Amino acid sequence: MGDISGGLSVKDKKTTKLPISGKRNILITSALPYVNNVPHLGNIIGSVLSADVFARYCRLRGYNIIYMCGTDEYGTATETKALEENCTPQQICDKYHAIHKEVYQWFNISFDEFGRTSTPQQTEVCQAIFKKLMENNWLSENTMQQLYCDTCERFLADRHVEGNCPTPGCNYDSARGDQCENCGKLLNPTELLDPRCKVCRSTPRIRDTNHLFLELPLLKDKLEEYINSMSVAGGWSQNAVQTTFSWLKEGLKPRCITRDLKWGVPVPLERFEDKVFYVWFDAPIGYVSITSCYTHEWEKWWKNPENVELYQFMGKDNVPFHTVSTKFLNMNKNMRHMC
Ligand code: B3M
Ligand code: ZN
Repeated sequence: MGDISGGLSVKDKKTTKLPISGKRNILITSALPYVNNVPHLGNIIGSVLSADVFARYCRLRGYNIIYMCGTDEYGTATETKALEENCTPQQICDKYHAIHKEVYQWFNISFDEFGRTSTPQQTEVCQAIFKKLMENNWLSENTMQQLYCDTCERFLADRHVEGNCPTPGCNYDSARGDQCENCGKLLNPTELLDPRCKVCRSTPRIRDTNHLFLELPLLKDKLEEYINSMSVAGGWSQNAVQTTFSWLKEGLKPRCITRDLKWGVPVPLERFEDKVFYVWFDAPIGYVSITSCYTHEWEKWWKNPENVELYQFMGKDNVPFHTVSTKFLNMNKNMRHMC
């Protein structure tokens, strides 16, 4: 309105930054908070605040930087919240994304983009990476047994089943599918005695389901070489180094990257049409897709390691998902991990 240039008003016009040759170009990310909650101080102190301080410092030094963040929206946690609040996962995400955005605005966090993962851009980047993994033969397929509720017509996530604890002497009658809260034992949902669907209380049955696995053992050499050199060159924090090496020491296992859920990025294969990617597969790709919402020239930030340094801020628990599992993105050659 009142803008004679004919396009967007000045306020709406976004100036996007791209790497500039000869300048120090820095891409900063902070962990994408789960959308199913109101942000708490832990999110902010954990990674957002330190990333923001760093971003402000870099700007003062005259570096060319962008700071990307946004909400992590897919997976069981969102589906559960939607069941609780009696609405759709999309509605949950819309509601809580707005709350997150407002809270961070209130704190005056200087994101260049605060996006979200439930976007067409996320699907596109995620599926493209998946296809690359397939072409490289880094995936395998395996059959697993999982509990299925005929009434709800869905496979039950571990935490959506309860039953009697199988541990002799415990017998707690509301053990969760993943763990008995009474005796602390980690469980497999198929071990529960008298299992019940937490939503409708009916008895689920064991049913076969096929899943795709990222063959981390095949990547062992590449991964070790990358971690050894990058942790030094990139000055990873002590925490990041320790957590990553302890994962390597335990031995790399194939990781399941698909889930029997509806709320997620669809797996682009006919025989997997009822499945989506595991939220930890798509979440780190969120940084990339959020950048692609910021600028269509996002590849200049993500596929330009000679000219761009990547600084990622995250909580300790999130480290292996950034250092080990996402090495296959093969984009982040110049990364620092701060946590
Ligand atoms: N949403 C976990 C968390 O909020 C997860 C981080 C994703 S970072 C790609 O702690
Ligand atoms: Zn049920």
